[in-house]
Amino acid sequence: MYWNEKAETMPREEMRRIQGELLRGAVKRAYERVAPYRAKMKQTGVEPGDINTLEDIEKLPFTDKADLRDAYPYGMFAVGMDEVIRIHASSGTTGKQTVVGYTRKDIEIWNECMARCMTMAGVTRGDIVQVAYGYGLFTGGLGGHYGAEYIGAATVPASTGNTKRQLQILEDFGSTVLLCTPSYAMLLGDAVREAGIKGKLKLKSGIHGAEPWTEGMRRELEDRLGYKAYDIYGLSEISGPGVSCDCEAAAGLHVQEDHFYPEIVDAHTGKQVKDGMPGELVFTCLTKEALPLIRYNTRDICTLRKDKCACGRTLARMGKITGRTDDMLIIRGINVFPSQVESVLLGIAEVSPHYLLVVDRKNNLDTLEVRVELREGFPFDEVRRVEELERRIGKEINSTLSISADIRISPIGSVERSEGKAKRVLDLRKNL
Ligand code: DLL
Repeated sequence: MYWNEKAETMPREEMRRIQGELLRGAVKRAYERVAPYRAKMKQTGVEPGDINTLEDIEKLPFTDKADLRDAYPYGMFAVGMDEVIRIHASSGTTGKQTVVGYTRKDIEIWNECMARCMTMAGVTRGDIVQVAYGYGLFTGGLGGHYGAEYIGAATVPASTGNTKRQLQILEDFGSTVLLCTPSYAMLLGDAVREAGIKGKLKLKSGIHGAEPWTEGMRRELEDRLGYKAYDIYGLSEISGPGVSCDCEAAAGLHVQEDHFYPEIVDAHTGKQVKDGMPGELVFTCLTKEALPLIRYNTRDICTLRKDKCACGRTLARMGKITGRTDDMLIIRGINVFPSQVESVLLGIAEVSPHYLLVVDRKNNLDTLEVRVELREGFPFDEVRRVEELERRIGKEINSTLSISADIRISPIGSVERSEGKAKRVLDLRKNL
């Protein structure tokens, strides 16, 4: 089932032709209308006339979050405010917010992309869609909301938080689709289990994103909520959720490539890597009016493949995001992504997927503590068994990541829960 069969299944040569054409226009527009980007191009010694084919894209300079911060709030906009109909912002953990704007056409295209993604996840106009992403400057709530309405589904703007009420809506309204972060879905999954109402729910799909999550987490969620969980990706700078999503084949996230041209580049050299190789994900907005970012480096790490999917779509597929280059922890010289630890933890039956990594420096040596909760049914009061388990997990982490970690198993409910993006790392070295 497709939302836009022509765009989603077109032959690759046809897609490349369209992308090449759109790229030329997008670069010219950015050059003419966005002063900071024009300055960057001049500095690199490249002009719009040098960009003729898709291969030429490598001649263009990258943009990143710092460019948006320097131009805060509207300096990268390519249109006047009289054409902007919506503003969102992403808070970020450091510094100023990143402010993004949309024209009416940008919102139309965002809705179209969300509708394509949600259709991949099985949503139809007969569905009842509970949107439990945060409503507000964050793009998750309104992005999901308008996408669901665009399809014609009954859209429930639950927003995030108030877990008791979320459960009531799930049960009484008969929600068939749940949109929220995977960590919030896990919290809801726990609450559903506690209330013993899994059998009463009508959920068929969960559409989760906004933070990295593993295949192990997907299986956990599917087990707890009795539905099929889909991975949706996006970022405010490029539009919001709906840049890509996985289909029922769960074999990569289909990128809406006729709007966002993806590249994977080596984090050190900035050169494109071969299909299938991991690197930083870079997007060029091909059709955006208000904020036409060119070669925006997301810093998200994943792979890209361009073969046809079992679902029939020919759109390029991203692998699951494994982390961000700027979220990578360097612990005693070893690179560690929280998702690697998550994969190990999810392979251990006695613990639950609620965890926090605490990094510190003691006596000039980095330390890693992994706080994780016991799963229901495993007694916390048998000290010897808990200690044994801690040792086993430590060994597992050591053999997978080559790093020694201090494992702290704690009772259920002791690791802080999240209603939006989960905080998986507490790096105390930053305060030293
Ligand atoms: O998180 C947009 C979004 C909302 C996506 C709802 C999906 C669902 P930002 O707040 O700007 O936008 O954060 C974007 O979140 O660069 C990734 O690092 C991360 N991210 C988003 N989706 C995924 C995902 C929204 N499916 C940043 N897997 C991105 C892993 C994700 N990381």
